Amino acid sequence: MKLYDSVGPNPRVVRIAMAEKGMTIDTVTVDLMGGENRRGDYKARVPIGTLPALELDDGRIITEVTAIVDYLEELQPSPPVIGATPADRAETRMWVRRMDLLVFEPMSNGFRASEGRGLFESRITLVSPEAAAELKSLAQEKLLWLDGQLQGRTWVCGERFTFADIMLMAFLEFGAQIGQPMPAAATWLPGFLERAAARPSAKA
Ligand SMILES: N[C@@H](CCC(=O)N[C@@H](CS)C(=O)NCC(=O)O)C(=O)O
Repeated sequence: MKLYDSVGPNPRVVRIAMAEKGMTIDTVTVDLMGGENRRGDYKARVPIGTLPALELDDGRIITEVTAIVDYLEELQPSPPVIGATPADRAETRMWVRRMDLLVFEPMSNGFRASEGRGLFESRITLVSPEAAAELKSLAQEKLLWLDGQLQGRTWVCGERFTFADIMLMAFLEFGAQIGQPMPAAATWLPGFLERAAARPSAKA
């Protein structure tokens, strides 16, 4: 098994999940900033061109961090980052999907088509600058909604630290680096980020 890794929040969430689970996988670093993922060998091996990607021993390629981390959890269920019971797994996956669709995708696509335009315009199709501004604003609105929903909890799923927390931490930190910091009105997210970033796995 081999992990194709790079800079960026998506590869990082897989590294953090592996650290939480105490797993190591042979890793190949791909030059995302130089566009290595959008041409040549990598594009032939991983046609969708994104990172991370997991190459299985039988040659199959798995992309999408949710699928990769699900797979790792099936290989090694303990300690769980998705969940030890059907209800726990469903709860984690619900939050991950909500955050992915409502916050991380608009945040990332908004960035690519604005501050990231110079880097991405020759590689992938981008929305207009006006649409980028709307996507960024949608991501902010949904972050504030999350902030309201999660009040009083230690982690996204209560007392369980899960993949939902890993995703949220990585994208809050990424957002801050790309001009999309968490909304100033958020009251739960700042404490959450401090707790999550203090875990040893956050260094991964
Ligand atoms: N939905 C994908 C998103 C993957 C993604 O967008 N990865 C970024 C790195 S954080 C990437 O490949 N960016 C470079 C590019 O799109 O060329 C996943 O879950 O893995």
